[in-house]
Amino acid sequence: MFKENKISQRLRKLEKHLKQENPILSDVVHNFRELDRISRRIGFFHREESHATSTPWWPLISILGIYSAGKSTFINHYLHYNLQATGIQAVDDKFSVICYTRDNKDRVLPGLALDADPRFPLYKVSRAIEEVAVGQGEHIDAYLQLKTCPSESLRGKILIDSPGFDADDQRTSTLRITDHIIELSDLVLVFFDARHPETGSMRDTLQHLVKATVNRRDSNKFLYILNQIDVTAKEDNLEEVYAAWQRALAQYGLTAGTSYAIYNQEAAVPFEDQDVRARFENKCKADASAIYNRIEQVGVERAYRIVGMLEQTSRMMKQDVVPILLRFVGQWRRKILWMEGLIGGALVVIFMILTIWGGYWEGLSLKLPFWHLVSQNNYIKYGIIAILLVVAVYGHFSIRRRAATNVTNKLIAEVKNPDLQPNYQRAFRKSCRWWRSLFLPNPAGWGKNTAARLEKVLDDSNAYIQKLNDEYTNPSGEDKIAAEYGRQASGGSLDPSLTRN
Ligand SMILES: Nc1nc2c(ncn2[C@@H]2O[C@H](COP(=O)(O)OP(=O)(O)O)[C@@H](O)[C@H]2O)c(=O)[nH]1
Ligand SMILES: [Mg+2]
Repeated sequence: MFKENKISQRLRKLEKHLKQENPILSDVVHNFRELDRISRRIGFFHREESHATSTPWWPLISILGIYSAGKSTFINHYLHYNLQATGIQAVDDKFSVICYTRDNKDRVLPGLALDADPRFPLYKVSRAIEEVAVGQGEHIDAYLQLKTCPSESLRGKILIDSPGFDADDQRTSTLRITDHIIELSDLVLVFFDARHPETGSMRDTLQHLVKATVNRRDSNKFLYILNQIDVTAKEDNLEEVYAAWQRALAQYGLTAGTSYAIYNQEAAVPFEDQDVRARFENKCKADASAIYNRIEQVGVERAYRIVGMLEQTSRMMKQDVVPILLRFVGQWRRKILWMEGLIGGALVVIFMILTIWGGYWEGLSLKLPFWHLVSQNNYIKYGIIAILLVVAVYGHFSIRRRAATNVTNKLIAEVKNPDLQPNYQRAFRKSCRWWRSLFLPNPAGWGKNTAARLEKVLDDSNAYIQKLNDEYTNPSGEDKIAAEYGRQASGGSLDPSLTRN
């Protein structure tokens, strides 16, 4: 019986999971699967390949920063759920990849689960990290855990909480994993601690986070957050602390960029002065909602990007893959016909020259010696015919093979992207298999029916954009995000209402 392969099992689970979070995207998975089937039909993909695996389905928001800056406290607050241990660093402080679940309790799974989890695009994280960790001779479970949490704020996104930077052992691995996570993230919140704003204690963080993040093309995905600003209330010196922090950032080359100042009201030290408290609360509210807005926005952008990817991929199939295959299959056919024509012609000419030269022609009739032997003896006659046939068939197939090798090389030279070369090669080879007639103009697996299916995927992808527009930009939905968090994004510099009057 047909056994469903791993990829298609995963896609099925992905589809099911997305249904809970974002029905539009779960339809998109369906189309990716159709695209996979088309790609497999024409031999562009093998059974375990899928267009969906190169799609990051969930926006990844990572929270990095100095040890004890309040990262986990921030996450718990965001989730309205007490998920992460806070305070004195837990022994098992690892990178936690936090995903939504509909079960009504949270779960902790080992890092390895990332690979087996239905929300499989995470396997990229685990693979990247494994690459790093293998060099250290250590196991991925030592660095990474998967947590599922029923918080509604988590729907449609993945958060990554990170351990502090201060632990000396595992330091190199932690830093390298951090780099990978930065690469994969759509949004990176870099936390600093207002209790230690001076450069000295933040040197490591600055070096590895700030220095690594300036001069990047995607530098706008970094938010720099000065946390625990409530500690400045007592001396009412937030301005100085903030300025010192900004200077420290600038020292490492960060001049532009979005920075925020917040604190956690539950964890804050009690305020002595109620006016000061009100000022701090306002500032924090503004900045926190700006941060939350960015987090929400990332989810919306990601949805668009996925649909865009579906469109792009189907367009690539239609406009690049199929035309290129068509052209090279044509080249291959012509090459064979030419070569066989030339060889056949050359054989006739050689035969003519030899027979004329030997004087076997009497007018227009050929009088070969031993001809009567051949014509009288059926064994010899059929023997010769059989030998000629074998030679012809052998010749034909070796010409096909040679032509295929030759054209494959040209194809590879034309397809510059090394990632796609094996795919094109496989599809081309499928069209050149020995039983395929030379007179079929289309690449294997390609025809009217397949073309129509591909066209349908393209149409659908446009329809999805429309649906996303309806969901996110129609007049009633427009302010959904803003309304949810109370106010518009502020961001940028220190709120003037916070400075001392
Ligand atoms: N005063 C104050 N303390 C905070 C704030 N946020 C977190 N904390 C405390 O700082 C400590 C470290 O917080 P935690 O979230 O574990 O930091 P992490 O190491 O960055 O994850 C905990 O004891 C928190 O209660 C804040 O905004 N103000
Ligand atoms: Mg923590």
